[in-house]
Order: sequence, then C-alpha cells, then structure tokens
Amino acid sequence: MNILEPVLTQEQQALLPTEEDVCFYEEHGWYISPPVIPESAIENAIAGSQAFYRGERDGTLPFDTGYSNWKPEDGDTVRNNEFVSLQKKELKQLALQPVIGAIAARLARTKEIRVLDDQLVYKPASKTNQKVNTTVGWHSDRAYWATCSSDNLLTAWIPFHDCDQARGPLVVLDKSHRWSGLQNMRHFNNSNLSQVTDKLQKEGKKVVKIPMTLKKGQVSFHHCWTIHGSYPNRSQLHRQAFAVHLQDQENHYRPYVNAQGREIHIFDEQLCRRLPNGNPDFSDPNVFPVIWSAASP
Ligand SMILES: O=C(O)CCC(=O)C(=O)O
Repeated sequence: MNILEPVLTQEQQALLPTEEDVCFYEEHGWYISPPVIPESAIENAIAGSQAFYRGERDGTLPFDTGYSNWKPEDGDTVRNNEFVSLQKKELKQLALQPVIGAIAARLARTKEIRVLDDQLVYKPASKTNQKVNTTVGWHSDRAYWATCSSDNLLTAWIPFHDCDQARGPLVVLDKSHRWSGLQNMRHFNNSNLSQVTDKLQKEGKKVVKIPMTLKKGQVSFHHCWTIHGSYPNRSQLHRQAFAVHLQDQENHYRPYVNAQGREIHIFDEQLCRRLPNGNPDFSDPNVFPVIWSAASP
C-alpha cells in the first residue's frame, strides 16, 4: 500500500488510473482523468492567476528573463508564464494537489513525483476585429529539457473551465512519444500547425490529432516526448490552463552537448541548489517540491 495514499479521499483513490489505463498511456502517450480536481482548488487558482496578472507575488524568482514571462506590456496575445507556482501560492496549491502526483506516479510507474516546471497559459477571447493567432505550435516538452536524464517525465494539463474544441484545447499527436528524431521538436511559437504535420507525414508518420476536450476538474497527462500544441481560441471567452511539468523519481541533471557541439542548459538549472559535484540538484525541494511519494508505485 502507498504510505501516503490516505492523503487522497476514498473517492479520489477510486478515480486513479487502472492497469489498463496505464497500458493505454504507455501505448498512446496521453491519458485523460475523470474529474479529480475540486472546484474550490480551481477557483482558488483562478483568483491567484488574476492577482498574478495584476503583478502581485508571494515569491520572486532571481531572474526576470531566460524563461517565458508574459508581461502586460506584451499585449493581448497568448500569455505564457513559467514557474508561476514559485511565485503565487494559489498556483502552488494547485500544482501540489496530491491526486495529480498519484495519477502521474501510476502512469510513469514511479515511486515519487516532483515538479520540474509549470506554465500558466491564457488565450484571450476571439474578437472579430482583431487578428491575434492564439495557436500553440507543435512541440515535445522533452526537447526543451535536454539536461534531464529521464525519458519518463510527464505533464499534467489542467484547464480552468470546460474546454471544448472552439476554446483552444490542448491537442496531442497520438503515439508520437514513440517516434524517433524529436530532439528539435521545439515549435511552441510556430502557429502554422500544418507546416509541421505535413513534414511529419512526408517522413511516413501517421498523424492522428486528439484534442483534449475536457470538463472542468478533469486533467490530461502527456508523456514528455508526445508532440502536442493547442488549437486557437475561437470562442468569445478567454481560455486558461495550468500545465504542471513533472519529474519521475529517477530524473537528475545530465550534461548535454547538442549535435553542433554546443553545451545546452535549461533555465531550471539556475534556480536550484548544487550537488556536492557541482551539478544542479533536480531534487532541490525549494524549487522542485515532491507532490507524491509512495512505498510502492
Ligand atoms: O495550454 C497550452 O495551450 C499549452 C500547454 C502545453 O504546451 C503543455 O501542457 O505542455
């Protein structure tokens, strides 16, 4: 039995993925949970995000640049803010919901889940007189985390409201986590979705798009190599979601040099403490808190 499993209510425990669900995740690279996040936790996060956009902070980062950090002067476009759980307590409370860690631990078949990063993503409502493209381009999260050792990282995507196809849901490419050659799949800011999928198809890949059309309280999980983006918001309402990027127990820093011989670093390395050997400590609890820990996965 998981030593921390009592942290979950009996109802939440009953909603954890079954062995069949875990096999589905392993085959397809994504999983959609039933509604597991309490309404109050989402409402609290919404209030926290509004305060965040007004400039209120409970914690500050030592750097202002080097990560996605939308500011009001950037205008009414897609707002992408990283590491918000280190800056606003309500978003930290959402990121640390034990049920997220418990689901992720089962999917990744690991005994511990830690935060790696997070992204608060806001898409303004569609306006007829304004042509703002709110598409998020295809990318694999792992392609942005070269100095992580693990290929078992995953992301929990939590919309703050019901999210149908018109409201700009996350969309994943089914089974893409098993494709090779994704090291440079970093097109978050390329809104031309068909440009990338046409190329993938020419390479012989079977492109099957699965929109994560969720009800409030549901969470989708995707494997770190799964290619995903999100459709533009075509609705009259804004779209908001929190992506919590998660580490399995085994993940640690590894040095990485790219094909051009350039040493690669990720922003996380600048935030955390160092190990005795000088390497960044990807289990620093102040930056990468444990969400879930169990005696057995
Ligand atoms: O919310 C979005 O549109 C993008 C989120 C994302 O890229 C992710 O969950 O990894």
